[in-house]
Amino acid sequence: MSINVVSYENCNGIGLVLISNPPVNAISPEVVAGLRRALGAFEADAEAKALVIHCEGRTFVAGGDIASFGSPYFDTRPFNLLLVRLDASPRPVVATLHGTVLGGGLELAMACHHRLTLPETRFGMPEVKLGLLPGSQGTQRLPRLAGVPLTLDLILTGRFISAQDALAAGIVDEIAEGDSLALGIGAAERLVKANAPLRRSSTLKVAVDAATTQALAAAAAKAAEKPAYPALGAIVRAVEAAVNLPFADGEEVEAREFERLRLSSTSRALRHLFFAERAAARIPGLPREIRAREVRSVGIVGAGTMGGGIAMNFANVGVPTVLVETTDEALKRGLSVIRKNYEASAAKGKLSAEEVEKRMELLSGSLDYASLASSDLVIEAVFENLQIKREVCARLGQVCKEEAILATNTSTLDLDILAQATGRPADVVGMHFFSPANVMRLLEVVRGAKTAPDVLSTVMQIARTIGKVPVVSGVCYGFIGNRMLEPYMRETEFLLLEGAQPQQIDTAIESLGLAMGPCRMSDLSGVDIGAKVVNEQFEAGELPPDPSYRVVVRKLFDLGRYGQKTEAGYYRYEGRTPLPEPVVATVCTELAREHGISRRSNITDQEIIQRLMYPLINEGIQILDEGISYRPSDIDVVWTAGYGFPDHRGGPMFMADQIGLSEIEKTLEHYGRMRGNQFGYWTPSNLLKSLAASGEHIVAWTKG
Ligand code: 3H9
Repeated sequence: MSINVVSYENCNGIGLVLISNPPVNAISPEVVAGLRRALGAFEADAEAKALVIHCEGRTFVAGGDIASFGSPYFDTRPFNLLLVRLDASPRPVVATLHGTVLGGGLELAMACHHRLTLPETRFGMPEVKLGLLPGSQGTQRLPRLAGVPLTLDLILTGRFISAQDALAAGIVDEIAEGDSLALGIGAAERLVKANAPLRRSSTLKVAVDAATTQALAAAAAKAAEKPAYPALGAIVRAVEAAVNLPFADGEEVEAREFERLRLSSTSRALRHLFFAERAAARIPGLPREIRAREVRSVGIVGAGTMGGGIAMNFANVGVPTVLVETTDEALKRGLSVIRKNYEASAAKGKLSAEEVEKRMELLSGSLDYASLASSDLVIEAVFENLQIKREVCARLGQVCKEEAILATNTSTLDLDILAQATGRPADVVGMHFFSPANVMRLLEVVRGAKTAPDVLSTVMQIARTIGKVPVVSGVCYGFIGNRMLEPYMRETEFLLLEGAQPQQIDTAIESLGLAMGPCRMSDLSGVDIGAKVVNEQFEAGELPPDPSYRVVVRKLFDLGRYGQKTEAGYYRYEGRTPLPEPVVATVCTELAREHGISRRSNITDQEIIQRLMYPLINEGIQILDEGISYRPSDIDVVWTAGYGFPDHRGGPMFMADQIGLSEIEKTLEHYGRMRGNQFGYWTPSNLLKSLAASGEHIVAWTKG
């Protein structure tokens, strides 16, 4: 392993430490070892009057090396001792900052006596997003520089601030434009010349006033509401220590908390997702340097909830977008809903009135497919019906220009059939947005049998531009997410038939941290939408030959109980508040009788969790085995970014390893015996069986 990631040289009387650890100069064990040597060289270099710390490449240190946090040998102490040495240096130490100065990077900078930054630099303490707190004296130095309220805000949210805000807060000392290394050397020379006492952040007093006490109390109360995120409470305790204890004692509190959090399942799950989201962008077999197609304008067919939400994503990043509808009324309604959404954001102070107008100007409407002729990317977002979508795709194939990418927002249909309908399947790809499409982060990118590599690569890049997390799925019913949702909904309905109440099922699932249980989710997304998909599958002969399969949703649909929009579904609604509905229990009792399913009163929360989650996990593992998903972590991204699965559990595959694959296998077989397995609902996938037998983890699995 290369150890030349840090160098030291004397540059005309100024010592210079250069860190070069691409891509983001993260503090790895090699960087710590290099820094120790470089600092030793400076300390021994009597000719150096000051020291400048500078990073090569796109950024100053963007944090500790997250990949090293899982190592049994990980230890913050060696790095922290170096920070104490820098702080105590009798000769001035200057940090010269550019890029994103984050976490351990900001901690390194704060241990220096003077911080100079370029104007575009951004600063932050994002450890909380990894379930951690700053572990290299950040909780002790930041309150001394910026006060407790801002420290808590930055460390608890992990948000980034600009150089200008960092200067105003006292986190940096000056902003300068030009060559940052030359500027740093200039600053060091000035400090030498001034010969004034050095400003050491460890020796500053934390300002304490009423706002401090109030901010600590408010943060502690908020942390107590979120026990699944132990970092929140730990951050408050460490910052409190900065207020109440000498620096070194506060540092000890921080170190204890950091170590506890580092080993916690929450932090392991969040670190897994950090790398999972980045891995999802990599497509096996696709060269990274492939030339993307240019996308300067977008067309969308359908201005309903989905089409409108999709259009907003593009207007938000300045891409002109045309929406095509069949009637003037539908078009006007769609555009006015978009305007209302933007105005609601403006009312919350998230957008200015000018920005609202600017975005609306980028959106145009048309009743003529010919307006799509010049669009670089066209996304169809019409009703989820094979025949309708096929017709739309055929028209797109005719009117769109050569080189245009034709995307479908289908959530369940066979992409290859739609691709064929266009007559140019290489240009076709699935872009499955999640509702509300302007909010949800996930984008399932569906790769058809004939999707051209540059089409796929372009869509992955666009997804990032519009702030989505793209995950590639192969073609199958429901792709990754909805296919895994199917057994989860199946068991929800069987449990209702067996005697569970919607609220019992939802409460059990929500106790895991999912945003919404299955009944509330169905009511929100529309019982009618769910039922129509099931009915279509039924007509296409794609359902298991089980007469009791998903009979509840179909019955509620027949009864006109479409969910929140009709104020009646699995629940009855007052506003958005779901209330228990005796009619649903009656419906389920009758359906159970009709299908010979016996009712019982001993359904436990544990049974609900196992019967919903384990078949979902089993389906995910089957999806991997079939090559529909490239890697287990992609499935975790789908569920955490698109289905409200709690990030602190890392996603269904990460959770499966926590539970134990052999435990899952045994439990599936147990329910197979209890419920009968005539339709294969409880058959563990072959991959699950083989991994359970060998004791391997699913998260580490790669297709051989
Ligand atoms: C910490 O500092 C704890 C300390 O308090 C105590 C210990 C010292 N480590 O996101 P990108 C990789 S906790 C390892 O696609 P962007 C990333 O995996 C840390 N690797 O680029 C990717 O690799 P690949 C606190 C890292 O331009 C590549 O860099 N700091 C790290 O969209 C490019 O990343 C954070 O939490 C890392 N720390 O965004 C910062 N950071 O190409 C986390 C990045 O192989 N990082 N990589 O997939 C970020 O927020 C963004 O990466 C950043 C760049 C804004 C820096």
